[in-house]
Amino acid sequence: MTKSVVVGTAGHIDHGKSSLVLALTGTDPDRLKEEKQRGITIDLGFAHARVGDMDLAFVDVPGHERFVKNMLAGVGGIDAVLLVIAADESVMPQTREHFAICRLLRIPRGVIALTKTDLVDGDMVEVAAMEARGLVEGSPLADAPIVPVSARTGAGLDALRDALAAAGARAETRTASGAPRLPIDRVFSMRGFGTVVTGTLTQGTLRVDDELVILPADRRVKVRGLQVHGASQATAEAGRRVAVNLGGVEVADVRRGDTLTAAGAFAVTRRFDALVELLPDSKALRHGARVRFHHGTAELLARVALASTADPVEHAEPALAELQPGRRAFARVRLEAPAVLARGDRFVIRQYSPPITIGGGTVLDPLPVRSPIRTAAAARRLVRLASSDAEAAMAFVEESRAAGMAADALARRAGAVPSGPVVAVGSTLYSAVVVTDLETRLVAEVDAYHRTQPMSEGMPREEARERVFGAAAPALFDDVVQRLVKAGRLGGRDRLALPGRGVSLSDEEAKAQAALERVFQDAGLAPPDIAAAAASARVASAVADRVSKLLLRQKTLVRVDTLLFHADALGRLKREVAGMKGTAAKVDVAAFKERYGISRKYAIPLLEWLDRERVTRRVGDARVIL
Ligand SMILES: Nc1nc2c(ncn2[C@@H]2O[C@H](COP(=O)(O)OP(=O)(O)O)[C@@H](O)[C@H]2O)c(=O)[nH]1
Ligand SMILES: [Mg+2]
Repeated sequence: MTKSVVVGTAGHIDHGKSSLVLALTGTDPDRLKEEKQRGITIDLGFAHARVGDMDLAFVDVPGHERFVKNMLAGVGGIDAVLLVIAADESVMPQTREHFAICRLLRIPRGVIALTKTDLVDGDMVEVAAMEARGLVEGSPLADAPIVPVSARTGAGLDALRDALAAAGARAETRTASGAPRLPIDRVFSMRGFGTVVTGTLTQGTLRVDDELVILPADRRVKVRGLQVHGASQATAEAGRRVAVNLGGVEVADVRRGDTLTAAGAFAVTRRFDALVELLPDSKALRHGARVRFHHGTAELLARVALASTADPVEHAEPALAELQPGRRAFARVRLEAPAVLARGDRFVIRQYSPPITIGGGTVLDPLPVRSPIRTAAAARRLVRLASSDAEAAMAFVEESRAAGMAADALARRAGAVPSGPVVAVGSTLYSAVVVTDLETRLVAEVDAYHRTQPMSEGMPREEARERVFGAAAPALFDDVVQRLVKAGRLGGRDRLALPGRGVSLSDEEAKAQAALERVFQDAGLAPPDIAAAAASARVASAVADRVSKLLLRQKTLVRVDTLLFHADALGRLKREVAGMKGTAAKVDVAAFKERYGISRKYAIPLLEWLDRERVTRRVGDARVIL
């Protein structure tokens, strides 16, 4: 199969980038009328050529300092850079800035072309070559071939093609599996087709008829057609320049910087944690500074809240006031509009005004929860996030505590399997440490319940869940209970009990309990004593004694002086008397007896109980309702 490699140009204005792309491909990448008239590149240009069995797609970028933002939109998905330096001018400001951007974006390889060699003598070419070597020293391009060429005479073009093919051959094949990711660099309308977007497919595969989304707006679209280098195709794989004809969306609804992808595959976020690095020749970056954030084909405004240093130092401050040139720090970046981010993405930051490239970084957490970042604990967390994907995934699962983390959300946030032990309940992951802690707390809670309620069979299941698990998913609680039951550490269904603890009623006792309760319920405010209740419930008095104690523990029966009442009867009485406040300001014993049809034996203790419960207050012989 043909290998496809995307090459981006880089270099100062007028150094011959566009001329070189034209000479290599036969296509003039300056496609705009204004570009042709003024003879300068304003926006990205595209062309392609076959070299051997390799397909080289060129993204030609503008060199003018005013259009670096367009350069940034083009350089995102490239496999190799063609760094163009005119032999007559040598290294110039945008040579440095473009190359710095390539380094910040971790573009791993490239070729250096010394152009316009037809204008200078051999010594000048040597000087330019030396300066070029100095520029790339210590970078991935340190050993890149330096090829003298002339677009005018054609000298050196074959050697340049070979050098590009060799760089392309070493380029890693991008992963064609997983969700497609196309940062959009152009949107236009084609007569008879409708909306077309283009870009470098950095990951996954696009297929005709795919149902996708445009982020961050989350518009549903359908792939109607695909083209690679002007030829229609049914599928297009990562690492290709593609044009996608989209159904379901107007040109006005899509812009450069948007991402075409599958629903749910990427985080849409306004806040992320990052490892930020400043270029050695930039100014210091203030905590909270406003910057231009470039990522993929998007440019957004952002503020950088500095956390701790990411350089090895002896006494790390958890809260940096300023990041010094050439240094690295952890930071939380707050975006003024949403971005489509994944952990590991590289980005570039430029000064707000004047816009100069000052640094860049790596996304560590695209979806951090709101939390302080300028603390020692935050510093430890950020070091951990920077250490590895698996470690970061584990940190995210641990941070989710008892709420857990959905497996698909974790994939979006970390893109890796957690490094430590996790427990899966359905598709939600919990840290094993958190689950063990919940088990211990649940057992302790049930133990405490047994101690305060020795006559109870155990802690009501719901109460245990609310106390220990709070808002956590009931499925986690059920899972933990099941685990403890299986391990023989817990028993029970509606009530949870520790093995060997809690009262368990025999069949006879359970029946007696129900019968006795019914007697007291029916008796209302004139209950019998235990012996009479046992007789009418046909329960042996020894059993009635035991069971009534249990009913008292459970607060089903309530003792008032020497009498036992059913809790429901007392509750009703309380509500009724309180409700009489409007109609009768006072209650006296006679009226009370009459109203409830009870004797003095019951009326006096009940009225005194109402006083104690602050429903009534005794004034002389009567009571006022409070
Ligand atoms: N003599 C000579 N002129 C060149 C060569 N390459 C480009 N030029 C000229 O330099 C100017 C700038 O070239 P261009 O490709 O637009 O530069 P870019 O801004 O880097 O894209 C144009 O006038 C080109 O004709 C070359 O190899 N030799
Ligand atoms: Mg140009």
